[in-house]
Order: sequence, then C-alpha cells, then structure tokens
Amino acid sequence: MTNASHSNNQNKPYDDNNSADVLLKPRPKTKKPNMYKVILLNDDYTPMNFVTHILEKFFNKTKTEADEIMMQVHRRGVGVCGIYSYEIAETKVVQVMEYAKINEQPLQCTMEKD
Ligand code: TYC
Repeated sequence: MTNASHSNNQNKPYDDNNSADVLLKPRPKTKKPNMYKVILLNDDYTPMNFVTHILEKFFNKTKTEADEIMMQVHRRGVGVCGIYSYEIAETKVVQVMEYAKINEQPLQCTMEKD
C-alpha cells in the first residue's frame, strides 16, 4: 500500500469496534510528588526580628505573614514556613541554617514529610 492510512485507522475520527484501545491506552501519569514542610523551631536567644527577616528573605512572606509565623513559633515551639518538594525544602533548610550560622544565631530549621 502506498497510503499508510489504508492499513490502520489513524485517520478515522471514531474507532467504535476496536475496544482493545481501551485496555492498551496508558493512564496519564500525573503522580504528585511527596511534599515536605519546612519548619522553624523556637529557642530563647534568636531575636524575633531576625526570624521575621528569615521568613521574608527565604520564604517570600510579607512582613505581616512573617510576623505571624514567627509568633506562632515563639508561642507554640514550632511553625511551618512553607511546603515544598524534597529538593526545594532541603535547599531552604540549608540556606536558613547557613544564614543563622554566619549571623551567630542558634535558630534551628528542619523539614518533615507533609
Ligand atoms: N523565642 C525567641 C525570642 O523570644 C524568638 C524566636 C522566634 C526564636 C521564632 C526562634 O524560630 C524562632 N527572642
């Protein structure tokens, strides 16, 4: 045959009697990634305004949002900075820990599966 469409049904708008398609067609792969909470821990030494600054700088929070999360951590002991894929969450944790260290603050940042 010269025309490929004669030997298959690709050009036909409908394929009513080829039910095998239903079994063979793969489901669309939309697996959602595991997500991770990035968490700040309270301590008695790190200044409140340093924690607020961290939340603005690394987690793109507004001043109001950052103050709210900081106060949540201060009062309750922990607070969620954001929820990210594993690689992004890990990067945020490293950035915060390095920034706290060079500023000689004991602030602790960690991550946990959402
Ligand atoms: N508790 C600290 C203070 O009273 C403030 C603080 C808030 C520290 C949040 C860490 O993750 C933290 N200065």
